[in-house]
Amino acid sequence: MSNQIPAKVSDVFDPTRWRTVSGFEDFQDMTYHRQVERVSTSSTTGTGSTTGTETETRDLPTVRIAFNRPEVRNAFRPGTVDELYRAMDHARMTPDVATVLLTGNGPSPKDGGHSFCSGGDQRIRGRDGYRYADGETQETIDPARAGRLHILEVQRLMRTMPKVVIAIVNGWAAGGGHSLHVVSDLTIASRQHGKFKQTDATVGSFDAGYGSALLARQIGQKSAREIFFLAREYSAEDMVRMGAVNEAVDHERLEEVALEYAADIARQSPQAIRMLKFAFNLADDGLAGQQVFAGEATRLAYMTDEAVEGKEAFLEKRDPDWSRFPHYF
Ligand code: S0N
Repeated sequence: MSNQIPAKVSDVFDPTRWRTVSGFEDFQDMTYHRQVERVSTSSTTGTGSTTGTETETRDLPTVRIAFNRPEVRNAFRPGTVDELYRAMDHARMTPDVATVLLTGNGPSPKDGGHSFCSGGDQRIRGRDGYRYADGETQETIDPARAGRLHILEVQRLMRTMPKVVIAIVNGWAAGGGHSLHVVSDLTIASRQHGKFKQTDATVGSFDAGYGSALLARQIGQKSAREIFFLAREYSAEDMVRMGAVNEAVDHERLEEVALEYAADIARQSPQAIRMLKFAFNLADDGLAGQQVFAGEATRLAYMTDEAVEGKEAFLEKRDPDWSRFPHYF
């Protein structure tokens, strides 16, 4: 594991708290970091004099995934979404990761503007959606990839992954960026720079899935329709009042507060957090939500002696003996 301190990628990013996740250094549009604890140890000679200082790095259970296109308010193009999916899926499959912080790097080197994510990059939106990656044209694109709105696959992954996803809204959350905050389990926003605006309808786009319907479940139909139909700007405090944001905090404290949330989550039982996340999703996600919840229930059941008896009886070609297992009441 690398002890190297990564580059500072945002004004609220403390590089000493993070390492770049290995295998993801080639990212162009995103950054992916793992929270670490760096402990300095000094070695001494027999006579007690110090011979040198070494830094030991220990992984902590939080990762930080961030949009890294601040010059376009962290808009996503197809390659951005590919990288976001890869990082999110890696976090899903890393057993000692409990929490994912999703945020935006910045501020913009062009004008100092702060952004979480401004949704799909409008410069490359084709008639059929976000059709071109860098260098692709209508002639060269694989038809099977044309018009894929694969940000929706990221939304589903965030929703169904058994880890807590916290949106850290450090600036603009607009369009598809607004939807990503909606689908996150929790949202913390910058009091000074966190701004929310659902611009989908302004640009002829519409998130008719989680971005709108789940928002209505969270804050009520009238407020959700207002956000989408009027496309007005809302502050972090407005969003706290509506119930769409958990907490508005001073900008410079964003990372510290997010890591406090993550530390509290890490103190809970991983199994309980998983079951709770899927229970919260179940009613709104219909049969797909039931399937995810049921998968966890089956995983738990497989760990019981009763389920083992069923499997062993089959393998031993005998009838299962359920007599040891009560019909609970
Ligand atoms: C975010 C806004 C409000 C910020 O305004 P501000 O601070 O005045 O900055 P600007 O001067 O406007 O921007 C600075 C530079 O950044 C460029 N830029 C900003 N956003 C984008 C963008 N989305 N695409 C491309 N470029 C962007 C500006 O052009 C400017 O560049 P320069 O300096 O060169 O002039 C404001 O920027 C704004 O309104 N942005 C557009 C927001 C928007 O409409 N986004 C798209 C909404 N739609 C989607 O996201 C749909 C995609 C999608 O996710 C989806 C797909 C299917 C189903 C559901 C969804 C879903 O919505 O989730």
